[in-house]
Amino acid sequence: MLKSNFLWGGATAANQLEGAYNVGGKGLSVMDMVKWVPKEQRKSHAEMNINTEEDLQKLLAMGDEGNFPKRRGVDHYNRYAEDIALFAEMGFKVYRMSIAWTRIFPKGDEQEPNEEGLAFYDRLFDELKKHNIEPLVTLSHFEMPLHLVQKYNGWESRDLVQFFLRYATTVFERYKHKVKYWLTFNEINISQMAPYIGAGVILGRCENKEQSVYQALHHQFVASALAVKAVREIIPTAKIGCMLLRFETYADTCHPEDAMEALNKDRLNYFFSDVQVRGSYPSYGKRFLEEKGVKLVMEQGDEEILAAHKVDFLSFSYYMTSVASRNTDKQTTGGNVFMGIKNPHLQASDWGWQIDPLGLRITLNKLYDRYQVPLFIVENGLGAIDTPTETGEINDDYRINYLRSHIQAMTEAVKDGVDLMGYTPWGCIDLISAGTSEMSKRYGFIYVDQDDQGNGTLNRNKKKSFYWYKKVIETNGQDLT
Ligand code: BGP
Repeated sequence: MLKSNFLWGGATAANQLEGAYNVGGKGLSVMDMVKWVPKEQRKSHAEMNINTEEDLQKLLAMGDEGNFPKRRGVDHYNRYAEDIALFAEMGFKVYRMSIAWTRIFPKGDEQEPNEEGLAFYDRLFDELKKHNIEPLVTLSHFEMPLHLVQKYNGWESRDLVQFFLRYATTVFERYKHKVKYWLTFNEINISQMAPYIGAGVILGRCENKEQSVYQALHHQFVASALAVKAVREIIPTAKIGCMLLRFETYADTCHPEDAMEALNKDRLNYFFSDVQVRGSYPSYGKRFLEEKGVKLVMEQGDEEILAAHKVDFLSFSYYMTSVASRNTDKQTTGGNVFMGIKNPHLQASDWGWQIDPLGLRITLNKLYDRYQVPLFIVENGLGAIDTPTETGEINDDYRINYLRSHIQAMTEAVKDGVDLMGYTPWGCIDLISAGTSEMSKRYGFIYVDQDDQGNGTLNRNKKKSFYWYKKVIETNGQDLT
């Protein structure tokens, strides 16, 4: 049985939803530079890294030419009131969203914030309040100012800590009466695979790539801890969490070497939550970094900052599981950025993401066993192609089946004793895919009429899953039929 104040809702991110990328004084962000790549030309499952200075310059030279879907999003900037009314109709208690850093500090290193950007989120939070929906705000969801990439190579520079803190304290002060749930960095572990999007690091500029990426991550850990400190001073009743891309990995066989591989893969997530929840680098981290040739540069007091300002809760995204093996020639499968081996016992989505509801129960139990802090599932869902019928209905039973089985699994985990705060399925309204910039990879309960090229009316239309999820929330997860 889920608690009566369980936070049901949905999740989005500014860069995939808002559009209006050059309106209201907004600066360019990292995702604004990511182009749509046709499927046959994609070199990997996710196409969002910019790895060389030359590539970035070419993209900048294109100006407004070319297909950059995240610049247009789904026009939420202008339609937020309509969208929020639809969320309210489903009965959302919470809405996970992000603030676009570039609306508040367009370049990132200014002294003064952009009032127009601040005023936009005031309007949006007021609209949520009207409908009794609590915002859960991610401070940084792949949206850092491009200027910080160009001038500082992103988080590789320690200067970013102060810039981020200025941004975080500005929004804490401004919205202290409107927002009580916060997250610092979305999927903080993603920079291992996608350093441009996660940390604004262009690898082509780095002498030692691993060194630069882990140094950038250290700066994010410190910045995140300082944001935790700041929110506690400014909004004492606030709750603030970290956010992990959780990738549960099974051993391919009972061979001990496969088990060791799986443990190592798991630690590619745990490393991050260990720092943010426990407040220090894990003991295995020393060897892990040494073997990568990384020597972290720490300032005096960094370790104390990490130890003193731990998060209140751990949130994570969960889409799939993977398999680890000592054999390197095993067939791999799709994934957002982390890749693993195919699991013969699981079905996969059209994008190769392996569907594993029981894995969610396992993950919840493992995370709770390890940390004993409240958990929050802030992303989960099925990316699929929806084809409206002639009369415009979207009968997305496949999505309902996916969500039903995952809600059942999370409910079992709660019965196992896990303290779970809430559930916000990803892309509650159709939006642009982070990994492939496709519009046609849809997660929503609400259909948005737009294609990969940006054609369409942008009209909103309720899918079958909309009515289903409304009933799920109404019955606090009891009626999943
Ligand atoms: C997570 C991101 C989201 C989101 C989701 C689905 O990694 O935090 O921003 O988009 O994955 O991925 P995709 O959009 O690539 O299907």
